[in-house]
Amino acid sequence: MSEVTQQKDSQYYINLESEYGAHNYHPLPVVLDKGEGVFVWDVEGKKYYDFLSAYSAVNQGHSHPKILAALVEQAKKLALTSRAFYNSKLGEYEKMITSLFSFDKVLPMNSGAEAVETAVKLARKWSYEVKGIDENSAKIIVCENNFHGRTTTIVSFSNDPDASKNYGPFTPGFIKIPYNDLAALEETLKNDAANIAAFLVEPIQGEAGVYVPDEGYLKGAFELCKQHNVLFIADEVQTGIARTGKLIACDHEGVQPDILVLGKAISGGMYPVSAVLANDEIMHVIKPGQHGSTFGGNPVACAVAMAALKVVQEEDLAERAEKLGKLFRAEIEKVIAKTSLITKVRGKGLLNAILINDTPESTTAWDICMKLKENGLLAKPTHGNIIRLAPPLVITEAEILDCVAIIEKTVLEFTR
Ligand code: IF1
Repeated sequence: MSEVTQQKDSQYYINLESEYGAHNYHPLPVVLDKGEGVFVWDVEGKKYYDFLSAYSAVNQGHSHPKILAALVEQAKKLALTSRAFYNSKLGEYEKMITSLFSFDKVLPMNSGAEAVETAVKLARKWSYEVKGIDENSAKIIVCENNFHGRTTTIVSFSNDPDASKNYGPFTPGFIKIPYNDLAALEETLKNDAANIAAFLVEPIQGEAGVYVPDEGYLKGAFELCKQHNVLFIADEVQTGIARTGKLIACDHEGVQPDILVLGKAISGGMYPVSAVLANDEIMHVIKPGQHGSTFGGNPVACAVAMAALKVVQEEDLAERAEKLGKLFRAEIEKVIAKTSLITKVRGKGLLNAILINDTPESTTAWDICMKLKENGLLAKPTHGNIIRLAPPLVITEAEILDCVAIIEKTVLEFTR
């Protein structure tokens, strides 16, 4: 069949990716072509609820008209200047984001991993120049089962063999402790506080399967850090921007991190935008020429991020996530009462996961996701037997109930 007459169905696009793209992903076999709000459509025109939201990047919903308008308008006017010159959007964006999150300064980057790298560099530099640690001996405490991105330094402190195997030699200077374990943190700090620059933590571990720590963990960890003059770095790339029912997940415990790392939904998923926020005494250690990025802080990124953050406020997305998350978990509990296939629902706001009653090695969660897809809802398994459920925060109560009905129908069909 010639190129021109060949029908461009899902299989056509899947084959193209398989032939010409690196095989670094194993996607669900659905080829998306259009998105609007909580919905996406495949190339055959089938409509789905999006329960992944691009891993919580699309909190404001697909192609939000206000964010889209900001993108188009700014792209027509000026897209990129580099930081060799000033631009007429960056300052306004910096003012907005720092006041929204209550920090003196922001350092703009593009991807989440770059922002985490930036936080690591910032904490190390602070520890040498302010705390007074001997050069090259600073350590950063991280948690087991963390996910902070995929750069060489970040995978150096991953304990997922898929993420790190054969990517060495690795960056030294990281100490791994169990997550949700204040005693382990205290012990590590007591042993070596003089050489420890920072504690880097996800307020909820996303990749680990939406693992919510005990109440008081973040507050306790923050206080321990303060006692030992150690920076508390919150990686809120996934949990930030209203996803968990507060603007950032640390807000649930009234913790203002020393360094806040944001990404994904800062732009509503419209553009790669990430940010590192800190107060002056920390941020001032980085001087001109010592860190940066060609694209970081570009006018399109700034315009899009301002629009996306405004949508979060105007549409009360944090309150929505809080309220609808409670409803969602309560409704899923009712499904759990009817089937032995799901053993647990957990999460905060609209970042949730269900645990499937099978081993991580089984294909059950994947098979359920395939059935959910047939029934019009897209979700992805993580760690084999966990399914992450995270719709855009603009979802309505009626839609949540519709989705619970789809999930119930799917799992009940499955047990038969
Ligand atoms: C992929 C998970 C989510 C993150 C936190 C930094 C980053 C991420 C807390 C890096 C990115 C992603 C990346 C994505 C899968 C995904 C993910 F399953 F791996 F854990 F969201 F749940 N900090 N998370 O969650 O941000 O550089 O990607 O912009 O395909 O690797 P990035």
